[in-house]
Amino acid sequence: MTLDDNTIQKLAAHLEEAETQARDVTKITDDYPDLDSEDAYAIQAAIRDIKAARGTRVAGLKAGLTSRAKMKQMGVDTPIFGLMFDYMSVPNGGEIKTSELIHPKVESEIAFVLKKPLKGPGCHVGTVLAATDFVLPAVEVIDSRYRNFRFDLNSVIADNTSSSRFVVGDVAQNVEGLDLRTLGIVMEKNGEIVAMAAGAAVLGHPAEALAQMANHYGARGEEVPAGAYIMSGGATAAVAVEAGDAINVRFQALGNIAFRFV
Ligand code: OOG
Ligand code: MG
Repeated sequence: MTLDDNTIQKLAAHLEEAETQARDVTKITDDYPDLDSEDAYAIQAAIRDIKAARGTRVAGLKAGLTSRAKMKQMGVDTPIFGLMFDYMSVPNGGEIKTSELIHPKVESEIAFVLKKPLKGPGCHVGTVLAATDFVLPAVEVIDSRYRNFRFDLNSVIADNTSSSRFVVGDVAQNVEGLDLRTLGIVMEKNGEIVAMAAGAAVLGHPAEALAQMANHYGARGEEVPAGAYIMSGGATAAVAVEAGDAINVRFQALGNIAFRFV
């Protein structure tokens, strides 16, 4: 840690306000170049507490920057972990108001719900699959609060990993009999294919993202709880969207997710 609690609270309020007012800001490491990842996760937790005081609840957990496509696109090569809040959930078939967002992008993900908690360290793909209740298709809408969507690792962690909206599909499947590495994903914008991936794009196996998440929380004495909704990270690069765009994502064995931006 390099920041005192006052500064952590101040930066959390600054980033939370940028999110709720849909206003971009300069990245916080411009002013605090020594800010480390512990500071960044402390700012993210302080954002959670600001929202909790208003009655907003955590609706899920996410891993990000878990595919080479995403790492390359954002120029950051370490997975990160963030939070999804209740108001970020959009129903499949629904609409997203771009007036509430800064510069949204969409990315396709495989989501997990656990039947047993995951306690790191030492979690691996096998531990995660044994603890998985079912998997679901998901599309995340990310919206960095930083100008031009440009950031470094610690800035984006502090900004709650660009979390903004998410859409969950209707088809839940057991992992037995499903090879998540070869599971195909085809993402269309306005009827044209804009990205494709297989599950293995995420760290070789999407369950690896949850293993790393559990080890991350485990190092802090926390566990990933049973029942939590968890996103494993964009399998493809993220695609910019604007009002009028229609998104349709086809997931092998997991159905479709469709929604539009207005
Ligand atoms: C950071 C969030 C990354 C993912 O799935 O890779 C993320 C960003 O790219 O803005 O959610
Ligand atoms: Mg994501």
